[in-house]
Amino acid sequence: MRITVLSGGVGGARFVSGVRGWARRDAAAQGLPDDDAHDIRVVVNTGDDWWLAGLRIAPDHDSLLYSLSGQNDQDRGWGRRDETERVASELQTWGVTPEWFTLGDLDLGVHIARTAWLRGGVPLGEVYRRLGARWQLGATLVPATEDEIDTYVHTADGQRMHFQEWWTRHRASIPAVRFENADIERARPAGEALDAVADADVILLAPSNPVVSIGPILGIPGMRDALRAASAPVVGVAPVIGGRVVRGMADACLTAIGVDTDAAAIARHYRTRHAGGVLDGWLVAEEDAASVAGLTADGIASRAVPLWMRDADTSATLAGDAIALAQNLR
Ligand code: FO1
Repeated sequence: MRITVLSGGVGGARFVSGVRGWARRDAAAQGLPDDDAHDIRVVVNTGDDWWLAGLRIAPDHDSLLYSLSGQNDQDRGWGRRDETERVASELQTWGVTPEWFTLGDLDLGVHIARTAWLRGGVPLGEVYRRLGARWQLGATLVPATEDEIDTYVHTADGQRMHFQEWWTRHRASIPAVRFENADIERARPAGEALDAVADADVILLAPSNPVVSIGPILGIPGMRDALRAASAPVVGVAPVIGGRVVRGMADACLTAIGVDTDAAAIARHYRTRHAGGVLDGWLVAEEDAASVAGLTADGIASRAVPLWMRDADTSATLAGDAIALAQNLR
């Protein structure tokens, strides 16, 4: 089965690891070799990306690269484990990087390689391929777009700052009134992203931040149309449980765009395919089971399932639930 996942952030990386876990479980049940039975492609959000110290930093890609290769720092939730920060302390001493954004030594290896290739004219999709080729990721990472669409946050006190400063320095504590993806109107979906959507059997929206992770992907001109034209059912997974975000600070983002921090409200924000949106199905937590009937009545086939991804096993089960709902909608 060809499975395409739209993903961003740390929660997205955990969900993608769950999709891979489900695929391996399913392959084993069919007696097929690992990673051959299913083809998993991830359309990665690039709105978090930014230029720092002359390097192209790509947090959502790197979260996936490190999670799928088993090198992610589980405690911090970003970067690589067994990291050192000798170069980072030099960069901070010279004021080349802010003290609130640390580039670890191993992490710098990825940023320098990516930047060197980009500067040499290598397309971002090929950069993803080269970085991932070193490990058996069990999934193919493709950029949502090759164009730079960095997210900027307009705050209530009149500032405009890069998403990374708002998120990492201020922990989303300054109320935001608008999110802007610079030059997104001139961006185009990457070819591999359009292929991943067009020839998928199942398309999943990871339980990522609907505003700054899934939002920029959907905001790329042509991406919504591609999803609406796809023959595969589109099933999303709620990133909130019982009115509370599972991780990160998505509530600060949702409030800024006037969407309640509520599983059903987020589904309605994405809208159903026939009402001009992208959704066919939506998974909510058991705590939000009361919203299933209303969503289903609104044309979003819904199901209440355990949504907490505590470990590889629960993540794979959640992925299986999303795939099962999609298969029911085929
Ligand atoms: N998040 C932090 O809270 N502090 C950091 O110093 C930090 C450094 C960093 C370096 C590379 C990278 O790819 C991500 C990094 N992050 C850091 C995480 C990142 O800012 C956010 O987690 C994602 O952008 C959210 O999707």
